Amino acid sequence: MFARSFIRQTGRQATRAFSTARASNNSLRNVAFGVGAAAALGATALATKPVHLDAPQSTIAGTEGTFSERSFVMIKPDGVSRQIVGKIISRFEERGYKLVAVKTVTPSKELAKEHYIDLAARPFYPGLVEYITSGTPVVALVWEGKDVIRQGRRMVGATNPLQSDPGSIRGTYAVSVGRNIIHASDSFESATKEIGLWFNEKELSNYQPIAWPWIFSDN
Ligand code: DAT
Ligand code: MG
Repeated sequence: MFARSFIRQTGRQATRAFSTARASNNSLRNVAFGVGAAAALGATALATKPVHLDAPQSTIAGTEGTFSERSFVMIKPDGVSRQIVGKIISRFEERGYKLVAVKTVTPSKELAKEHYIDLAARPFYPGLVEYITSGTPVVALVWEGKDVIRQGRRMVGATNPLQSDPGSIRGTYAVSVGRNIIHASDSFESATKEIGLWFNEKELSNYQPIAWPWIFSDN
């Protein structure tokens, strides 16, 4: 019964967001979800508290402050050329974030300019656009999960790699601000703009990573 219920609910969850907010009237659904996930992991008993369902996603960047929050991350041409795409993707996966979309893009000038439009008045803007549109592709990614925008920025590190924490992505792989490997949205508003700029809604997947209850539950 739990297994059947889990399968039924998993389908429904695919179109819904997640939150730790307690929702007692969802208890049967949550128990079913937790037991199913534990069984799938080979556990004999429910070892984590279940993740609770939240409101449906309201924007292309999910809902700020919930498990459906999304960030736009781009591995820039130097990251692709240096063949560290897998290492960067692994960091987000290992942290527990869900890969919602991924594609290579060779950006047009128009796309690069629009992406960095806020910096149009800065002296480095033309060179920045030139670098992003060099002909080597970028890898455009959307990640989803708890606090992913803020944590994504922390994982990426300071804009100038010489000031990035050594364990961050830029602090590990870069030394020049002009070749700093990676972009990540800096706010919910930026994430909404950037995801909408680089992806259409049909390219964004909705699914439930099997490990999520183990990653996002609280005691
Ligand atoms: P971030 O990428 O950390 O969000 P940003 O939005 O201020 O930083 O700038 C976008 C990119 O522009 C940045 O990743 C690298 C480039 N850039 C920023 N400041 C620069 C500078 N002083 N000289 C050269 N490039 C710079
Ligand atoms: Mg920025």
